[in-house]
Amino acid sequence: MKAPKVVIVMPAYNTAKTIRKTYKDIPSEFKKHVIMTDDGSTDESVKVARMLGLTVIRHNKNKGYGANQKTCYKAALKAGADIVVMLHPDYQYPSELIAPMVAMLKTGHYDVILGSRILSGGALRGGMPLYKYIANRLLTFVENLLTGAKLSEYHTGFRAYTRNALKSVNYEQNSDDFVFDNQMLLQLLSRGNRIGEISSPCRYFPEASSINFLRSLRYGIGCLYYGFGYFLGRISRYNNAS
Ligand SMILES: Nc1nc2c(ncn2[C@@H]2O[C@H](COP(=O)(O)OP(=O)(O)OP(=O)(O)O)[C@@H](O)[C@H]2O)c(=O)[nH]1
Ligand SMILES: [Mg+2]
Repeated sequence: MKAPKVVIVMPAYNTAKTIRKTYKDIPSEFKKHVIMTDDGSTDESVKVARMLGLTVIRHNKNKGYGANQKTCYKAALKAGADIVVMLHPDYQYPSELIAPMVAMLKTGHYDVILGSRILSGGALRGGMPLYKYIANRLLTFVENLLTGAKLSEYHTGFRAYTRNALKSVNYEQNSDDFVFDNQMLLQLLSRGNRIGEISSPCRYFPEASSINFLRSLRYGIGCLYYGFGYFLGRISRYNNAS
């Protein structure tokens, strides 16, 4: 059987200082197809990515993290990816773990794999600020109740998808901001995709974290808003079926 084509996408915004390290740690078998989509960075992100030999796509102005991912996925699917891995180029997540994530998808038991910073305590060990950790746990608790899923977190940016999983959702209609990640998971769940998790360490340092308290708050409110929307959808499906 033909080996699946794995494409790694990196949504970048001012990550010139970290992209090299992030790329270096990618297992060599996956280094061939890496796309960096640059969201109007004002630093040398594009120059560094080109030096590394990555495929670079540019937004000529800053459109937002969600808009950036839309460009990532469109490009990866167009490139014929069977598996798409999103890896933040800010060196927050361990690139090495792409290998087990892809291996889990290859078993055919899952459609999506998340790198969870909560399983095995990677978040606090990696220096996640306490307020983000508490918010993560509370939002996850509420979202699991609303969706009926049992995920350890909905907020990781380290994700691997099969082509079919990506194509099963209309991600183009999602927000251009950070809440895109959450909407995407809700869409994947509503389409019946099987989501698996592996534990993932993470690193917090200034270049790996630009989202501040106010933006985090806006993100949290967005998660609850869309989570309740999902819950209402569940109730109406239940009523229609009975
Ligand atoms: N397109 C786009 N990407 C961004 C923007 N801000 C950050 N990013 C990228 O999105 C990724 C995540 O951004 P972070 O600020 O680290 O947010 P986070 O990882 O969700 O939150 P932390 O847990 O605080 O690290 C990084 O790869 C950034 O390069 C932005 O305004 N636009
Ligand atoms: Mg980060």
